[in-house]
Amino acid sequence: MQLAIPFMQFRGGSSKGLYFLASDLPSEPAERDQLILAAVGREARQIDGLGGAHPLTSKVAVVSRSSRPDADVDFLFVQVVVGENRVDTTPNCGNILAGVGPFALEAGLIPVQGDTTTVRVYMLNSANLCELTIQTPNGKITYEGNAKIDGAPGTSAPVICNYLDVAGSICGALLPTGNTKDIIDGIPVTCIDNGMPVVVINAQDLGKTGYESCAELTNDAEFRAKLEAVRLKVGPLMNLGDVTKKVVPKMTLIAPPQNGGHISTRTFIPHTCHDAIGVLGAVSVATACILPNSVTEGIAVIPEGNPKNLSVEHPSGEFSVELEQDANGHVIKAGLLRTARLLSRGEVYVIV
Ligand code: NQM
Repeated sequence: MQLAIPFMQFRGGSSKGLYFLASDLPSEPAERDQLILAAVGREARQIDGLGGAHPLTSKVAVVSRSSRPDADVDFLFVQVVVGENRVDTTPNCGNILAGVGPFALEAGLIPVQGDTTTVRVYMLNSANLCELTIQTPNGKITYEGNAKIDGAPGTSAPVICNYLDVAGSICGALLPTGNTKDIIDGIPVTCIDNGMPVVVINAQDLGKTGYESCAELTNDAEFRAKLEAVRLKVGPLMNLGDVTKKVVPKMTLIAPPQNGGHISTRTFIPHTCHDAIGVLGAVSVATACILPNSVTEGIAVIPEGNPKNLSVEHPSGEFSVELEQDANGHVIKAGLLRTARLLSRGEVYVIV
């Protein structure tokens, strides 16, 4: 039987996904996930669903009004694992999050506040808050503007994202292994979670420059096997358990900056090389850069002052993260710029 489910589709940052009201989906998680899989596509080409057959275009947001006093809406991020007929709700996604503010307005979950509207989002995956400020001139949301982000074409209205205290979001601690540096298979790594669990590795320690193209890295089976062996070993050390089937931790190779930024990166999410870098992935890598004794020492160029603006170079440009530290050096706020755009709305038909 064909079942029609209301949805909207947004480009959120450099990702794209389907956005649902939680009330339009089953409340039981296993049933909800089956419906999401049917809507996005169960097999690798996603020919029978709306997904784009790539991790960055196989994403879903489930949004509802929040009952929390400090939030307007609750957001659950669901990653459809391409070709595996399953989802992973372990990580958060800062790109899809950028579309949650516009979605909340379009869906009438919150009213417009003035020329800008701030939406306080409670992120269910990581139990953290983020404030999104969106452009609502003359009482109406606009997607037009001059903000430009690498990984998305053209310019759009800015979505300002202020993450409040995301340290240990999924692993329970900023440095879940208890160390700023660990040695795995003879390779020094920094395991960090400032919004996204990431393993930071000096590219040279894996025989790479860190400036290779994504295709070159993805096609190097021997290198990928080495990287996956490290990932599987650090999973339990990062309090993530067996990560064989999880999309975290992400793996980031680092090298000295090449284009005036503060660090250069190549990130695996975790098996495909990201054309850019994830939002919270970039926040975690930038945070590693300002930690004494991490593997970034001698590679990252650290700017003075507080807050610090760090430019994380990636294969298609750079990602700027503003980190604010308290008197003890702990990061208490991470600010960044995204854009988002409504692409379509209507009903997606699924077979149940
Ligand atoms: O790190 C890719 C993306 C992401 C996630 C990934 C993200 C984040 O580019 O917050 O945005 O790491 O799988 O959308």
